[in-house]
Amino acid sequence: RNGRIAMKRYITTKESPDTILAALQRPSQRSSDQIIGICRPIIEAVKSRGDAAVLEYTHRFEKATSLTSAVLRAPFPESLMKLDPATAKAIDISFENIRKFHAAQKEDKPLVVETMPGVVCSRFARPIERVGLYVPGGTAVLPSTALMLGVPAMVAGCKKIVLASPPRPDGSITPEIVYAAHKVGAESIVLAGGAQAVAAMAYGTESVSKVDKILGPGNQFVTAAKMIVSNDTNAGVSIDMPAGPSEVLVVADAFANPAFVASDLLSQAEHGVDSQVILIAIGLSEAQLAAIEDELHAQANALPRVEIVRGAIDHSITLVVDTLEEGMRLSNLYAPEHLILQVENAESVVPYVQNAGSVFIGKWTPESVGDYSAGVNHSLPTYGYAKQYSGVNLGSYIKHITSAHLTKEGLANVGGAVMELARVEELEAHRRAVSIRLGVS
Ligand code: HSO
Ligand code: ZN
Repeated sequence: RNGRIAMKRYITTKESPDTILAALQRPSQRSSDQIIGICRPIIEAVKSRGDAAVLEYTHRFEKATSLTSAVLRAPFPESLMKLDPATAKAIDISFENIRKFHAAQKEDKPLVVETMPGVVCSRFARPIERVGLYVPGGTAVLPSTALMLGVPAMVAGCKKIVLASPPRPDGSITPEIVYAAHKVGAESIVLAGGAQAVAAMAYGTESVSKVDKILGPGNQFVTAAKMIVSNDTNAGVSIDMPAGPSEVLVVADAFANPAFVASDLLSQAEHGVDSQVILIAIGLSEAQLAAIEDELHAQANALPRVEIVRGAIDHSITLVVDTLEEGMRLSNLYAPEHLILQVENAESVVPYVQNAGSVFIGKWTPESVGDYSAGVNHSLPTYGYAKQYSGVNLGSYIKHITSAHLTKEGLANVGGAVMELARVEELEAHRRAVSIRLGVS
């Protein structure tokens, strides 16, 4: 296909607020009822027939018909992680930066508060014991996702780390992913994708270990399957967050370099035809807007994935606004997965950020550094969920336990309140657990 690759441009002051609001709607996702309907029987089959069902689906969906085992167990053979030394080095550098940033998120000591004399409340962290990490296959192999999910699990001290990723038609997993799994200390790699991989980790099979939490991005089947298993109280499994197509929103003013802005928009647009990229242009002249648009078109046409980019740009927009305040208001309304600030004094804009998965500050910070190597996580809330969810972080692999510890004096201090509230709730045994200790009636 030919034709200019261009985002639809809106001058916000010339449009009604409703038009702008409608322009900021995400492209709608395929009906989830339909997807759920496809996933349920797959999940049921894995639940009842275990490995045999997993293998059948892998033979059918991944065309990996020679595969006879659903799991690759650690220690992984060296022969499966032979890498170009430059690739190994890049993984090692990224691993170390991600490790450092997530290790810094550790709470070194429990929180202890004496709420009344003799009444000590505390809170301490424990790792989730067994985690299942989904690493998507599809149009690109994503060893970086194995690192983003696996390194914090390792840092948190999860006892069992299970990776799942759809194998290639020859039944193998890319060596980069095996190497990443090895580095984070994964116990096994489930050679399956989609709902079948999620079900295998949620319920366990003869060879797949059951996990307590499933994390990681995936297509709509993976997302639907995660929702189904997390709603099944018999599975006893939780998930990280709803996942949707990747997004970026770039806020640019007259100080931004048009070529840099275009390159950032394209780096997200190449993820998939359902990706969305948004440019908020603050007070740019016609010439400046045209410079960005020319760059976008020219750079896009030089990309191997130009057809995917074209699909994404088809539903991507530029909003031209007058002020930074208005630009940030719209950005917060959209709540982008990634927010790039290419404005003068970018750091001074950070206080205006209310909703975003991860922020990239200043013109020397392309989003791709965060996707791979800076140390921040790339598993982030999409589809507006940045309004209520955090991206994957150390806390995603940890739960907190609270404790209370009272002295006799402490019970005397707080007991009256407890007994009174128990009386109001007409729960006499609760009241007596205090009165019997205090020797009152
Ligand atoms: N930008 C994607 C992550 C990714 N990019 C992986 C390249 N590889 C979602 O945050
Ligand atoms: Zn990316």
